[in-house]
Amino acid sequence: MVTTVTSYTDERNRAGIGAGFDGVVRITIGGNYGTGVLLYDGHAVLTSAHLFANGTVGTSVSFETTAGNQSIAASTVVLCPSYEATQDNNDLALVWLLASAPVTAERYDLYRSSDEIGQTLTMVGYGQPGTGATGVLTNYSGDSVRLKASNQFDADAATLKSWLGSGMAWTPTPGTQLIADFDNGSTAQDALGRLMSLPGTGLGQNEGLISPGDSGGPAFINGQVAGIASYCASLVSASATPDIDALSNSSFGEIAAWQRVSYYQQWIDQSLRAQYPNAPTQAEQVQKTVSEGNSGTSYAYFLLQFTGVRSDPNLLLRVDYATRDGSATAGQDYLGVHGVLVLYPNENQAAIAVEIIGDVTPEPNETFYLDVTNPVGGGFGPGVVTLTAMRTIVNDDGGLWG
Ligand SMILES: [Ca+2]
Ligand SMILES: [Ca+2]
Ligand SMILES: [Ca+2]
Ligand SMILES: [Ca+2]
Repeated sequence: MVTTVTSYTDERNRAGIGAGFDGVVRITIGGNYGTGVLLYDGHAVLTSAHLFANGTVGTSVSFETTAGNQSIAASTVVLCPSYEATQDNNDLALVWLLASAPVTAERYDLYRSSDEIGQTLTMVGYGQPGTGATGVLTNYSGDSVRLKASNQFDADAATLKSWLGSGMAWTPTPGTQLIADFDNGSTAQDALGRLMSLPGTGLGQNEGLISPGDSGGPAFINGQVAGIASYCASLVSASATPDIDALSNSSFGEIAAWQRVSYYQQWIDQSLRAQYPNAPTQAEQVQKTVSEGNSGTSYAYFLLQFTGVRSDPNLLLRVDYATRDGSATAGQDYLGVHGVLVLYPNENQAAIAVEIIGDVTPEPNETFYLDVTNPVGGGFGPGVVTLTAMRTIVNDDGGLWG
């Protein structure tokens, strides 16, 4: 992805293997491709809906991690129900993998706060390389390279529309898309400075923009998925032509838009939960012991239930959760997670899934914990600050320990 200030061969622009971006994947759909990001459940990849303009047949996902390259077919692809292709609105899709993702691939939580504007983002993707001065390298024929760059979320796309009117041919829904411009440090190419009086001349050599092939790729804030790459545009107004070359090619002076993940978190979370296999829906169904398995990962579940009454039916309830080692070790026996669980309106319980790592090595039974803290909108009861539950991973590989 990503057109950058310096060449794609510059180390600063590489999202190399083992550097925290191994959950950013290349998605192939027939002859098309794009980028996606592995979510916290280890099975679902968030990407853009417009990659599936010709259908979902033959979708597969390629991982590059410290364990090598692995391609996994999709089992299910779901487009955001409100996706509007003509307006680039709600341009999101979820792709479920037929098998669990490699344990070496990072899983990412969602960025859930609505304070993205003004923050620095890191974009990662497999799009065509290029530089801001030249635009994408249209003659690039090498392998797809995973690249990264930074920028700042400058504004809501609907605010730009209010400045440009018919100079912008589409109508973003307010609150759903975040935009950034590709700066080269000059006021002449400061697109949003010139188009909507939002001056800011960029992040120097770390600045970049998405390019074809980056569609569906993540924009991270603090390691959480805040945006999904949707489109680029070369825009002008009556008084300003900020694009350095007047071509739509991801150059300096253009803008890009990301679908705003915080706005869509309910659809994402509830879609993931709906796909958890055999998740408990009642306390009596919770299994406190789970067989280890022999390959890939399988889930141990925790069930969080709210038994109070909301002060307002539309109130979102939230808790933080994190795993903690007992005799089991995160990264070897299970994948450690920490995140936020949100209970949406009309929702009074949800499962938290933790991936257990399968292998064929005889081991003793081992335990780990989930700690739940910081309830917002409800409480745990007088004096209770942490809820803790334990799970036991049961050896299924015969004994060595007799
Ligand atoms: Ca910028
Ligand atoms: Ca700018
Ligand atoms: Ca251009
Ligand atoms: Ca086993």
